[in-house]
This record gives sequence, C-alpha cells and structure tokens, in this order.
Amino acid sequence: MTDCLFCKIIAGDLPSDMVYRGDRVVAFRDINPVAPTHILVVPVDHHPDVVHLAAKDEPLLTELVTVAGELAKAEAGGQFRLMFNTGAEAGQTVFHVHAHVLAGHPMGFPG
Ligand code: DGP
Repeated sequence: MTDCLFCKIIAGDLPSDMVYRGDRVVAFRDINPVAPTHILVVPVDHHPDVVHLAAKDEPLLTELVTVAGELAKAEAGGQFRLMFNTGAEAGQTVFHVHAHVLAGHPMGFPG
C-alpha cells in the first residue's frame, strides 16, 4: 500500500531500527517506546488489523506471535506483554497490523 507508513518502513523507504527481518514478518523498535523493550512485530503483507489477519492468513498470525516470543526471550527472558490495538477507539493509529512487544520492567494491568 503506497500510503501506509509501515509498508514504507518494510520497503526500506523510511528508516527504522530493524531487529528482525524474515520473508513474511519483520520487527523494528517503536519510535516512542513505553517500556525498556518495545518492539513492533509486523507482517510484510498489508492487513489493517489483527482480526483481518486472523481471517485471511492464520499461519502468518502464528508466525507473528512466534517471532514476538523469540524476540522477547532474546531481549527480556521471555516475559512480555503482547498487544494488538484494534480500532481507533482502542488506540490504533497505524492501520497495518502490528503486535507491540513490551518487556523489561514490571507491569500492572491496566498500565
Ligand atoms: P498503534 O497506536 O497500536 O497503532 O501503534 C503505532 C505505533 O507505531 C506507536 O506506538 C508509535 C509507532 N510509530 C509511529 N510512527 C512510527 C515510525 O515512523 N517509526 C517507528 N519505528 N514507529 C512508529
């Protein structure tokens, strides 16, 4: 998608701190981290949100979660929060599905 921020990052047209690049999934650090580890795990294919991804390509969703777990294990021992904001009211601002991997400090819920 030409007007999608994350498609541009994946294509290399915009800079990012990329920490993982696979054929179907990439991961880069969030520009505004809210935890010591804050990584966005993103499918290369454009899907607007996680519900769409689950309906259209379940194996890709599984791969996304697997990569998230591997990165969280490498960076923070494997304890992490995995978050998919879904819809503007829930705080989604980029409509290319991405999993937030948050780790590296104690967390309550909510907050
Ligand atoms: P969400 O609100 O769930 O749609 O999360 C979007 C996240 O994307 C937000 O935490 C900030 C991050 N973000 C926005 N623009 C950029 C960017 O240009 N580069 C990177 N690395 N992250 C970005």
